Amino acid sequence: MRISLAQQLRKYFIMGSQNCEQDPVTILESAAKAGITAFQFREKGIGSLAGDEKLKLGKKLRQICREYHILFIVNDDVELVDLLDADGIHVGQADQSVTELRKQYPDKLIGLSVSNRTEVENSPTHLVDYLGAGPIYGTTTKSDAKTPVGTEWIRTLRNQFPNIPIVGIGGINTSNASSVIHAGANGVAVISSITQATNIVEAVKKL
Ligand code: 3NM
Repeated sequence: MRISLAQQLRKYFIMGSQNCEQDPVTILESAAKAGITAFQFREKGIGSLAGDEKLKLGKKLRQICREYHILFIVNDDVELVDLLDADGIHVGQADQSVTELRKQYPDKLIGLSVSNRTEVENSPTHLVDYLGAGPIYGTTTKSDAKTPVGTEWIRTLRNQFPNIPIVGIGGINTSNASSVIHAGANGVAVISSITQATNIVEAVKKL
């Protein structure tokens, strides 16, 4: 049975080596075994890898996603999308244009972050496969994160886009994830509640 994209985005784990105190490969393996449904390789910010090192890590993480039948999305790096044959790409408002990406990748998944109405108005939402909504809660993981928008933002987006899969992001953990889903999101996207968990398997299951 084929599951829908909305279902595949249910437990969406995002990670780069800069988020990890232990081996990212081990972390992704544990998270995959425990039941994440999608993964985004986001090698970005202070301490992140570049060039060959980034590619080498990406190849290992891509392989794990293949083994576990987990979606593999790359954050804002078309070269890596091609080299790793990713399932899709996720971009923010300041990244590559969705219009160009859609031309380049008619068949890959494209995810776009939106944080407010102006961003939505200025975005070609008809070209995206899913929307990332956030930051829902306060987060210390992304240094340039905007002011938290709360679950109300999910309700607003859901009303405007009844049929586009929506994932909440930013400060989501095992305690507040259900509020994000109740507000209308199809899934939760998390970094630290998995990378920083003392027990990754338990954290993924609770989510
Ligand atoms: N994007 P954590 S917030 C990567 O609002 C990212 O678009 C955000 O990390 C956005 O789960 C964020 O540790 C960081 O809060 C999410």
